[in-house]
Amino acid sequence: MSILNMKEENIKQAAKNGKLTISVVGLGRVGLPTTLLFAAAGARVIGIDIDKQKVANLNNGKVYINEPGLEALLQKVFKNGTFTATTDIANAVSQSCAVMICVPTPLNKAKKPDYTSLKNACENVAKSLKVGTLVMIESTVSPGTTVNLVKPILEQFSGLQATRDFGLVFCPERGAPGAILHDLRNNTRVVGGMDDKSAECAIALLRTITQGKVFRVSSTTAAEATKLFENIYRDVNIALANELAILCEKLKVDMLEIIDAANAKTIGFVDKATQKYRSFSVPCNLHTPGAGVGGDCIPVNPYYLLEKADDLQVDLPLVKIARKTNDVMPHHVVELVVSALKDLDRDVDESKIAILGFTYKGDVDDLRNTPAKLIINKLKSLGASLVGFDPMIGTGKIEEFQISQSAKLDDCLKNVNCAVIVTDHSEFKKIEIDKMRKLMNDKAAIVDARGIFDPGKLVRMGFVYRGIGRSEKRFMKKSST
Ligand code: SAJ
Repeated sequence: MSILNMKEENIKQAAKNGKLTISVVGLGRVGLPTTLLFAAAGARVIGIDIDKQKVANLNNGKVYINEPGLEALLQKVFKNGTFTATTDIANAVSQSCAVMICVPTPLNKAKKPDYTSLKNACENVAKSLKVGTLVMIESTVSPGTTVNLVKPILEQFSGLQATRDFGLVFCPERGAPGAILHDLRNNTRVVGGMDDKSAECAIALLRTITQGKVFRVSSTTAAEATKLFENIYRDVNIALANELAILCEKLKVDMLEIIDAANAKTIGFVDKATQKYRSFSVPCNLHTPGAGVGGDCIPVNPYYLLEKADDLQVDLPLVKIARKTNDVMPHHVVELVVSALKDLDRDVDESKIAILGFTYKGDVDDLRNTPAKLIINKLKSLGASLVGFDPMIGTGKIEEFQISQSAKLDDCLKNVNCAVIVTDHSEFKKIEIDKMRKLMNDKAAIVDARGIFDPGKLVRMGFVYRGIGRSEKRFMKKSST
């Protein structure tokens, strides 16, 4: 029987008993965890990728993505024999009752979405698509792509008709690198279907791997927009934090102190029944200023919406300004370095600078769109001699940055004139200040682009300090009383 006509409990049962075969196209940071979660739930899952090496690695029990729990999950599904990887999409799809497409949809140089992989995947899936199959698109796309691009390709190359012959939904991934398995198991998911049957079937399937809520919206376009809006919300709020932080530096107030105070705001009412004060949802949620916005979601997603808005001749000035504000931050970090070195009567081109952190955010090994790259390139163009350390990136792994890497933090700090905290790795939050004092040059500066240090302590230790939105004045009062 086609999965589209099965009731939710039957889908769950069938998945548990290995009676469902699912294909996942694209075994990357989202596709591979998705594949293994469905296999661990009991479904027979065929992971499909064009990269023969990835397929070979997986079939040999090796993962190529550094995600907590992924290796163990692969071993588990290997044992119960519910997972195989292949490059043969036709054979896989022809056996599957559901096909999830998780291929990359990167931006091109003009910052427009490149749907080449998505189009190829849809065409290849269509050629072997059976009546009654559910197709789930998980790749991030502009609103309207499932209806206007995916559906016509699936219908053209299968000769079938969406909703009549096969189901079609959009279901965005919501998984942060470094926590993808946790997020796919717990985060609320969003589903938008071409029709009720498609959506209900997708919800039932998702419920076999997540204990989080599955939130149904009324269309695939609404689901596509949901993914973009939630990440644009984050980009705009980070931009607000960054913009206000730069003001705080001039105001000589400490942004992190103000964030704590403002976010502590409550507004609510006294509940008549219980006479208890109840607060509304979070009335203020100022985000954290930083070295810039990296990763493959937040700085990228706005462009999918901007492309569609351009087509519809709708201007989105706030979305654009937020992107510009966040893109300024790496330059601002460099300005702080120049200003800190000036306090040491040093120019950048006669200084040795330690770059602490290359990845786009703390405790992940992901370099995509990292602000570190621009900070490194700009300091090099100013003639600085650079050395770098990142506990998540082994030495020699980042030729593209052209920076000498230390294997240890202590080596990286030895006799440098300035240390720049670019990424908020937990390891950096545990740095002993007095050890840093001994290791670095007698006259040294710290530029903290992630707010991990207490500026007062650093200044009392004799460092020149700069921090995004930070002011040591907040901390100095204590020592003078
Ligand atoms: N950042 C700031 N200030 C903030 C928050 C983040 O500067 O207050 C910077 C980070 O340093 C990083 C970038 O923004 O460079 C992105 O940070 P992120 O925490 O949003 O990290 P991501 O890219 O892993 O975001 C993902 C997103 N998840 C998906 O797209 C599925 C995002 O929606 C989640 O909110 C985020 O994970 C999360 O925290 O789970």
